[in-house]
Amino acid sequence: MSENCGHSRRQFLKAASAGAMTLPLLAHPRNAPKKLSSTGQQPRNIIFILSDDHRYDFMGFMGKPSFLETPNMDYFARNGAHFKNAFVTTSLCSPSRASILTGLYSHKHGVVNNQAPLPEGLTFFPEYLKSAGYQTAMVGKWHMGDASDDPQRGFDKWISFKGQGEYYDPVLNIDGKHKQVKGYITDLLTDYSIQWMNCARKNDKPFFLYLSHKAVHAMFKPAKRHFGRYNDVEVDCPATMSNTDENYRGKPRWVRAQRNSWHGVDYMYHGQMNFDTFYRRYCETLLAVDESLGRILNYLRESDLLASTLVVYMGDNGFCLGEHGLIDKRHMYETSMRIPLLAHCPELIPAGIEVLRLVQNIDIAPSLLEASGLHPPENMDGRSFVSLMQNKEVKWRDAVFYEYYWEWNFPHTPTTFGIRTDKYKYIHYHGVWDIDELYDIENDPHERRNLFYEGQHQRLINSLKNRLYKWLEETGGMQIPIKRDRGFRGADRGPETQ
Ligand SMILES: [Ca+2]
Repeated sequence: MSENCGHSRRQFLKAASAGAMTLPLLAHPRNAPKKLSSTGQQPRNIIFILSDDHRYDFMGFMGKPSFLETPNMDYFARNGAHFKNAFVTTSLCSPSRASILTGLYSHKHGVVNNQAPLPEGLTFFPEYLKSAGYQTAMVGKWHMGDASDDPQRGFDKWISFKGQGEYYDPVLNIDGKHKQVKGYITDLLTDYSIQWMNCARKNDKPFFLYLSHKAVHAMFKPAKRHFGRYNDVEVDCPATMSNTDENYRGKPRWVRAQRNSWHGVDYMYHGQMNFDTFYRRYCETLLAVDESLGRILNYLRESDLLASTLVVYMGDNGFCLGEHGLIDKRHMYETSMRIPLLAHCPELIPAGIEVLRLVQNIDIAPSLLEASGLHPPENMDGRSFVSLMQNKEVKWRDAVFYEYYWEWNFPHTPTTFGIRTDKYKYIHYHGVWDIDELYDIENDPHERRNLFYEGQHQRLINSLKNRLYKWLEETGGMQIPIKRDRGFRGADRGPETQ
């Protein structure tokens, strides 16, 4: 890939007006949002790296699984901040991405599944950065609003692909033009990111890069150099994976039923996959993501930008690998709603900070805006966590809320609302004949004992339920969004295995 910084903005506009080149067509073009007021802090370069379906605990320094090597994630944790209690508000690709970009809950931004077209009128936080003079680039998976890969508002540079994309030799949409590129997606997206930064840093303006990996989404394909590395390791199946009465005592019926579905261990992807292979390939696919982090850090180091650039790494949602007999996400169990979240910026963050407060994907937009020297807009549901990663004492939320809306495409997970504090989690299902759940997360982190029907907790349940409805009422969430059926449907049941 040759380094080509292309036309300057002036040359670009001149050429475009002369008809010599085509301006990229923006989906939903709209005027830039109004400028945000400055905090008085100097703008800094910001890189936000998102991976897909990377669960919170699969990082070398977390010790699980024991064989997994992620030296660059470990470096982040050692030299920056690790958010130990980071969550999504909805554990699904498109809703989570929309929450990241808007700072809003799913019922407010309206992107409640992976298929429906993107609602008009949303403001993505990079639009504010652009208005404030940043150079901005989107490199990688967009995956909102059906399978469109059209350039979107807020980005000067656009490199993306349709829907889930391909791991090898992908067709990329580069500033509105499609091109097939040879290579492995995680490496290619990193190459393009470095190439763009190389151009951007020559200009006298700060830059914002959104590097959004396809990995580690199913169907997992590791880089060739990593394929088979973990073939001989023993897979550490979770204790809740076995189909025993003990494991399902007190659990809602939908959970055991889901074992035998597209997203269950007994009929994974309708029988297309062996669990151990699935687990090993997931880990191997993650290795290139870790290498990508290392390459970005190295590039910054070599460019003398490492100390001043804020780099944030996050997963868009969690992922079950056998917990409760499930794979995938969507539900509110810990491995689904928790995410990895790391930040590095020596000028801003002391080394080795562990943030214990409850943070969420809706906090990304306000946090990155604050780090860029802007006051976040008041309509965002999230809050800036910049003070938390500086180890400052601030008044913070004591609970996070959760929502997931039933999808026609994968009908085995019901509509779910919930609230999670440091100690308890209450899960409320809607529109299905089943039971709610209450867990003492502090003492039962693997969610094995549902306390919902244990009499002594009724006051606690009522209080959590009241908070949940208060949240929905106050944020406009007291209705179920309905979307037209479209796309793939994985609704078959497999052979009975009980
Ligand atoms: Ca995802």
